[in-house]
Amino acid sequence: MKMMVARAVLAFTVIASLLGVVGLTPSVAQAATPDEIEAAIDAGLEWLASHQNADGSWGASDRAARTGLAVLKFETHATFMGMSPFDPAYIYSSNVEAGLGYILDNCHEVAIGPQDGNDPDTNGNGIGVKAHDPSSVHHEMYETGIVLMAISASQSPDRVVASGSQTGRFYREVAQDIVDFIAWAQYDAPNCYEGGWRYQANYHDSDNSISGYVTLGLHYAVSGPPWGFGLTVPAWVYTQLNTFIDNVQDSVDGEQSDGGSWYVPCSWAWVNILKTGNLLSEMALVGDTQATGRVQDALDYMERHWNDGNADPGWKWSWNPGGPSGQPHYQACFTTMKGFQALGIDEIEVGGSPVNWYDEMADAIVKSQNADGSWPADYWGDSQLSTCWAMLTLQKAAPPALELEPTFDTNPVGTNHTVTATYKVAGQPQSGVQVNFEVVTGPNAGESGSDITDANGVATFTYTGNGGTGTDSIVATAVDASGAELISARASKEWTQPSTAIPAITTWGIAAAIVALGALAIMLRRRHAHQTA
Ligand SMILES: [Ca+2]
Ligand SMILES: [Ca+2]
Ligand SMILES: [Ca+2]
Repeated sequence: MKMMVARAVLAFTVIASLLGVVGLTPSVAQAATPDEIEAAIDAGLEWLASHQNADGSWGASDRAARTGLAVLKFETHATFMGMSPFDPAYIYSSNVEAGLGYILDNCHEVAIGPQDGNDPDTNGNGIGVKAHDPSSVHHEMYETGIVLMAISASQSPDRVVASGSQTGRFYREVAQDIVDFIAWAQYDAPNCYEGGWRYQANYHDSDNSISGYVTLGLHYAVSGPPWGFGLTVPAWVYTQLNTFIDNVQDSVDGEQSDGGSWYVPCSWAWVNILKTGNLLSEMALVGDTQATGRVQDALDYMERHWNDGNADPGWKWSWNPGGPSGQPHYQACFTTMKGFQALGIDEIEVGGSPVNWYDEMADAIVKSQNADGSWPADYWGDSQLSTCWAMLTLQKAAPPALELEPTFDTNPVGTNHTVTATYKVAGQPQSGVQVNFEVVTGPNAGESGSDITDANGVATFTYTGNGGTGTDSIVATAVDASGAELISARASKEWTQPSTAIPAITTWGIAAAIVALGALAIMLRRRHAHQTA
């Protein structure tokens, strides 16, 4: 058993990719470069946008879920660009608007009440809200969990629903009633299946494929902006989920499945990396950390099977890292990404050597992209789903354990910039925790500070941008109660030339170079914004 220590390395975003383009951050040896990752995402987004149906949906079945994953991708891409997904300047804003419109048109109210003595109706209006394809309710839990992600990641809690059964309500109100529905739909009977979810509400045989998507929806919903609306999940949902986690995890008794996730607790083992990724994010949601024993057991499973050359239980399906035919299992990449991201894990240990999981996955994803921008059909999904899973993995689009805001901001050189870190465990703010902040790259690299979280779990860091123009990359770290290190996603701060500043005559040469570099950055940014229009 070993401790995994997260390190402040290589949390690429599109913004960081742009920095890579202008040469301000070092590229990574033997992995997909930031340029390659950015180009892959741009081509993938263009392909995905071109496959949206006229009614705003994607696909021909399970359309609420398919549309939710596509919308989530377009939303998180806007987030990483520092924009609202509804900003008319965002080239995919109309795709987001039409997609969310379709999703909300397919939301349905459900009367809910106490289950096994627990009240799921947090806002006391007697209803929950679910979403599913108009032609089928068969996959309603899977669809509803994904739809909750898409609404939560819209950055728009106060946007008003324009059509359908939820007309006139705020997004945050609809999202809270989706949380209420999920709480109601959790399986309650005190047996092996307690605390999980199946294809339909309150159905026995809870499984850890469906439960993985449902809990990821909850994870987005309880997160602060830009990932979610900071909504409330009843504490007893976590208590029951905790029981499910214990029942679905393979017991450690000296064999290959130890610590991994079964499909259905007690009755259907089928342990693999895909479901163990789900298990890790469920553990994070209920408040486990890297140091928790069962998290270590699950990580041991991931490390033991990391290099398996198959799609089940592994993720290196038809793996050929040296050539173009290598194809990873995209959904397994996605579930692994969200589990590691939720626990703040950058590095694992495989065969005694450190492995940067993101570098390996990003490299395989970029190399296996189709020429038209899509990704090949996955082990459990067609090309459209693969394209969503691949791009969500490439941008690490899942709520981190330690949130850092604003994700992106711009200010003139010489002014102050403040970032805010929020630390919550199972949705509860953690006070009295020291958070360390550092500018890791950019003109102000080396600036650092620390703060103690307040009653809201919030710590802040302010510094003055005296290092000239360019873009800083900022990261926050903290040590949790169990001694494990948490790391935030990176935030970017762009420093621009003050409009009133007149450079001294002796610095004209430097100023000209700075202006040229700024113009290049702007040009690249515009090219980035328009090349897929
Ligand atoms: Ca309600
Ligand atoms: Ca229930
Ligand atoms: Ca075992």
